[in-house]
Amino acid sequence: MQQHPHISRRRTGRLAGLTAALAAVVGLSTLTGPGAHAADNPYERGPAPTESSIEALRGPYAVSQTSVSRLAVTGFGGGTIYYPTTTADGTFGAIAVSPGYTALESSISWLGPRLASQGFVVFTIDTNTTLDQPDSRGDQLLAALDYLTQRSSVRNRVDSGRLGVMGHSMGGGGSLEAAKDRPSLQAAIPLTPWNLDKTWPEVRTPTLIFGADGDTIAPVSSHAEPFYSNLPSSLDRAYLELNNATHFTPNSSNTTIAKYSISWLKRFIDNDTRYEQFLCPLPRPSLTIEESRGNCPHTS
Ligand code: 9J3
Ligand code: ZN
Repeated sequence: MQQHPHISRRRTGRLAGLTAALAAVVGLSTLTGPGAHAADNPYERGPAPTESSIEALRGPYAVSQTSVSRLAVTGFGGGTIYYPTTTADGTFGAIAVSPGYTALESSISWLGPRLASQGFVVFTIDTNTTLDQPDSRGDQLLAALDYLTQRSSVRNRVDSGRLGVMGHSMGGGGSLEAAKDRPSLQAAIPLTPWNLDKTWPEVRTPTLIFGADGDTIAPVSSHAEPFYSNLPSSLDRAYLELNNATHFTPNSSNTTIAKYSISWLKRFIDNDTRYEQFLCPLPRPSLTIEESRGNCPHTS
């Protein structure tokens, strides 16, 4: 970056003081280029978001992917890692995503490129067996994150201190189990979650739960809503009930799920407060949102 021509040659006396004061006011931003705010938040990635950028089918990062054979891992069933292609932006936060009962990775694969293109490493997994229960799915999400950060081909692209979990149905119930087991997780997003355990006082991970108003397999009245209510009231937590939706709405590309998931992951995995505007105040009921609950402003 060029220096200003009128102050570049000599810095003495009053001019030196003025230069120093000016540099202090503008910080390093004029020296590191447009959009660079690394000095403010070392975990911030990508340009400032807009409503349309978080609703878009793809975010600003080109995405690569690599398959992980179930034969090459232990503790889960393999999967696909989606990651920003660039190595110019340092490391990224990462999430693992579990499918539901009887389902394969393909049932949640749309989240891979959708979230990775916003600046995350996303591991959509298969489970050991499609009949595994939520507690096992939680353990498998953690095994997948451990593989991702310790052994995978993209391990050097991942910040092992900024991890999260997502999952559908029993995988959503598994996301709560994973957070309960590993409080260092930075974000959890259960999608139309199912679990026999309704109480989550142990969770310390900021958690966004999606319910579906027409879910007859994991009715919100006995799953998503009590899960939300039985998280600690001191926790950063939210509940969004999708309008005109079913248990299987999270199995295909969905802009409401994407935009609030991106915002939650950015806010709590990247500490990126530029996304707070999409979470607080809570979204009002609309054609896509039946109901919303949560604490605002956030406390962590
Ligand atoms: O993962 C799921 O779809 C859980 C819903 C379910 O089928 O539970 C019945 C045991
Ligand atoms: Zn419990």
